[in-house]
Amino acid sequence: MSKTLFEKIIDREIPGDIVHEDAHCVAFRDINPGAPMHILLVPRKPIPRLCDARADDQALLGHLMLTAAKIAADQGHGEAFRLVVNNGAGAGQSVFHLHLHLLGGRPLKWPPG
Ligand code: D5M
Repeated sequence: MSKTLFEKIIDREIPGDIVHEDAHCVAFRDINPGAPMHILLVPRKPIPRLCDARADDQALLGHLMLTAAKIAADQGHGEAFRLVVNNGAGAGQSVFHLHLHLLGGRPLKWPPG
């Protein structure tokens, strides 16, 4: 299996503006930001889509959520941020390695469209 784009960033094979890493996940700035804070939080485990996660990924998924909130706070946006997961091409997913978009730093309208 070839590496996903995000595995290559995690493994430092291509550059990424990394803001957080731990044993389970890595976070780096989106190359095409949609907000002043636009960070991608990626599990080291290359689960393609959220719908491919299994019951034994439950702790990992919880870790991603808690880590996203911590990163938002570290970035000065702990009180107003948005998490987005695009699941599947029909929902706009373009990189098939599960990732949370963490957005903040401007007013965020709803629905996102
Ligand atoms: O989101 C995939 C996101 O990945 C999209 O917002 C652009 C971003 N992207 C693509 N290439 C890079 C690199 N090299 N660095 C940082 N960010 C990148 P999706 O939900 O799959 O559409």
